[in-house]
Amino acid sequence: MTRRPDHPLLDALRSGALSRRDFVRRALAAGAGLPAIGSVLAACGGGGAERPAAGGMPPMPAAPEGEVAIYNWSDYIGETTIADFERETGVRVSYDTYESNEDLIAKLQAGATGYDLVMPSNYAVRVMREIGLIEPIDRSVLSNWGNLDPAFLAQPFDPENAWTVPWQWGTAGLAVRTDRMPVPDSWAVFHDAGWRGKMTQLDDMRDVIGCWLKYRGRSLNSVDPAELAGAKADALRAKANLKSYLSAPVKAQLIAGDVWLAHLWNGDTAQAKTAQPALEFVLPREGSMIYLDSMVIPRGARRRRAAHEFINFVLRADVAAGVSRKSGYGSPNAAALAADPSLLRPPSAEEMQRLEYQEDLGAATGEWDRIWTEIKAG
Ligand code: SPD
Repeated sequence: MTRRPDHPLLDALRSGALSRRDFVRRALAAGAGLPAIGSVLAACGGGGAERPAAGGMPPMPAAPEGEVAIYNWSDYIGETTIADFERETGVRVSYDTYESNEDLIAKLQAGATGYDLVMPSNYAVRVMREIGLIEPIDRSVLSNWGNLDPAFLAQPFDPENAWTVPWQWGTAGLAVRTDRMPVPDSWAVFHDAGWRGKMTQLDDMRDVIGCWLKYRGRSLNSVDPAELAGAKADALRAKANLKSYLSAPVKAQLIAGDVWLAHLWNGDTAQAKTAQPALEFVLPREGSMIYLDSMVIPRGARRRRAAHEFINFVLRADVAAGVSRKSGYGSPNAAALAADPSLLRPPSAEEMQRLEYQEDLGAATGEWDRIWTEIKAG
């Protein structure tokens, strides 16, 4: 990759004239995207990626605080999880939702959110570590840790699970109204003008550019400029046929029949299917994305003990099963899977061959940001 001329901010960071914190603040003010800033910090080395918060593990209060503030993806919790937790522990929960990792990171970076627990995806965890947005987990108070399936531990974004506790996994694919159109098996369906105005794609940079890379047989983590240019061209061709870019909220339109085909995550499709049985989820033959979302604690969280109590609560087999029964997503909790045969099972070996995890894009994040902005504006 050709090296771009350095920016004065970067020089100041390298020379030590600017702290990492001030670098982030000024780069944001200059309009740089957060993932790109994280990549720059990573490239400059000496980052917080492998280190706990300054001063080591933050202190753990002996008893949970009276409340906890959780910020999670929409439609991603059990029917009674929050009420049960409040009743059993006496801790009051305030609960907000977001629709993308980028929204989550931007909100935390803006500061003073008051959140004590959030649920980012693989690559986002790495970015959040790099820019110092999260603090370590204290596993000594997580008595239910042993319920987790080891297959979901020690992921590349957190090899020692020092910062993350697995929450739920899922895949992206095609949610199709089988009563309105034939079942497609390829991302190419979005290029078919016959379905113009009846289709949506996720409002998600990584998922959209990623699916068009897979369509051409590439890695969804590609940083190759020619491959990215191809993905952009395919995305723009598809965009001409789209009703909109819309993530989880598309479910209502699928149920109503305003949308017949959506690029969507498997669990949200399963949720919509409970109201509209004609919906099916298809993993395109060219391949797609699999993710693991994790529970993490934002840097400076004021209710650290209550956040850990919530984590330990949802690690219980019955609670984890309740979460995945409602969300339709996969549980990383082996005890939950053993207790409830109705829960989604891990992908088959054949499916895994077609699935790829999203990784941090490093220094190429800025280029992806630029392409996504152009697709959205195009
Ligand atoms: N409604 C819950 C959706 C959760 C999706 N999380 C991961 C997205 C990866 N791009």
